[in-house]
Amino acid sequence: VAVGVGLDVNPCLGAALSLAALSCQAGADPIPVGAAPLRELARALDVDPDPRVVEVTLVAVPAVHEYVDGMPSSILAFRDGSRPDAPASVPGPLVEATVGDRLVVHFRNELPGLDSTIHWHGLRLPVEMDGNPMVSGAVAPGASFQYDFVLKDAGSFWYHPHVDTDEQMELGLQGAMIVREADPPRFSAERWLVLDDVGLLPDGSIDLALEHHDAMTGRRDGVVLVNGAEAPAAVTIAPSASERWRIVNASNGRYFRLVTDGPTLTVIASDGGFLPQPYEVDELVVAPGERFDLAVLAPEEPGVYALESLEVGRGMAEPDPAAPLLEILVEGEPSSDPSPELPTRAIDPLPVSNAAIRRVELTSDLDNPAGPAFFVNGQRWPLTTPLEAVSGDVEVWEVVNEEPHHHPFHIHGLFFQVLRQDGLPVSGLGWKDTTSIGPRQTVRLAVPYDAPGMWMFHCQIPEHAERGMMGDLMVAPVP
Ligand SMILES: [Cu+2]
Repeated sequence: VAVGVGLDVNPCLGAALSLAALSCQAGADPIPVGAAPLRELARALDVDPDPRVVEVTLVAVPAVHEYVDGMPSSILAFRDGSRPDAPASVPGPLVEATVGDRLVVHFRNELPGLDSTIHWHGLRLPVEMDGNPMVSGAVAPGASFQYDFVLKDAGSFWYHPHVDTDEQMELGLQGAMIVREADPPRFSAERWLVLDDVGLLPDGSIDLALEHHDAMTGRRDGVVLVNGAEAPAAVTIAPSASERWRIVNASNGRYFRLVTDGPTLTVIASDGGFLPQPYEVDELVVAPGERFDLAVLAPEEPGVYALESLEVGRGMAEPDPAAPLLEILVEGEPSSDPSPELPTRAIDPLPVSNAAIRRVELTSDLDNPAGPAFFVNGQRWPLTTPLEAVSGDVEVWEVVNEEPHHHPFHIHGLFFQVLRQDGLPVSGLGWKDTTSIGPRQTVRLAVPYDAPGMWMFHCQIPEHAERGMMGDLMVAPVP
């Protein structure tokens, strides 16, 4: 059970941990309340000796995983098929490559009776590689599929199935991916924080029941996870060290609102890589599917600090409750690493003064007698009329959320620019593939159509997408 990680926790008061008690008796400086160290992500083994080719094998399997110590849960997860003894893990094996590399992923579906695919969230790739079962087919149990494409963009990415997404993701099928810059800035360390949550029944099994409030907000569950383990986790940093933290919200329905009492947090990248200008934040809201890279500067003063998620209001539903995420132990000799110059990247605003405007309305019928239903422009996927566009064109999407709750909006296979939210200018957000649209809010996006093909766009809360809030975008080749 996690002990509170409030901003002024005194381990001598808790004393449930023998180490802490000993330390207090000895009159030593306080030590952390005893969270387990942050789990490192398992890394997918690259079997191709060519430095410009990354070749990995991901196998989707039934597995047993301890989200909570001592409580095994039956789940579905990815394991590294190139290491015979590697267990499946949540998050799945980390895929690492460098921009410009060719990525080959041998995917094998060993799920019992379930079709699946892998969708590479945020990557620009040929449409047949996108994991859309309507384009490249669902991968049947026992079958394989080879994903093979060139990595066009550096950034922090994420992968998961695109079949029965709400349940397959909730059961553990998701993983992180790094596409490194050709010349990345040098930080003292780099960490992934894969933020998630899970609902466990008393026997440890995953609670998949879809209550009315789950349909409204997406599944939000009681056990908050960092890198697949119950939060909080402990990290140790040298005073004045500067680290790069890659963050993804891998949950179905929970929003995270990050704050810390010690380190300085500066956003250096969003979904599609570096920004025109890094910006320091007091708090950072991360919606499902969004990624941010932070430059984290540790304080000079040794001590125990915290990273927490504050409560997030969710319209008509109960708010997402506050949760401790990390215990940050700043100790040891001050870092001798020079702080890296924070990266910048020029991003020209897309030309939209003469662009056509498309209206995309998001609505729902939560009281539908046949179960909650969600709509895009009044239609319910898959019974939708595809939007038609031409590769190379830029249009403005006016995405209108008619609902009293949030929809994080995701378009496959391209990056857009957020123009404004309800008339307010929004600048410096960089290239995005997922952006949160708040209750009764309208967001305008500049959308540059990229590769030809039939692409999906949808709410990134999979409980909404799977119940209709998804559309197809048919991008024709340049005429
Ligand atoms: Cu939604």
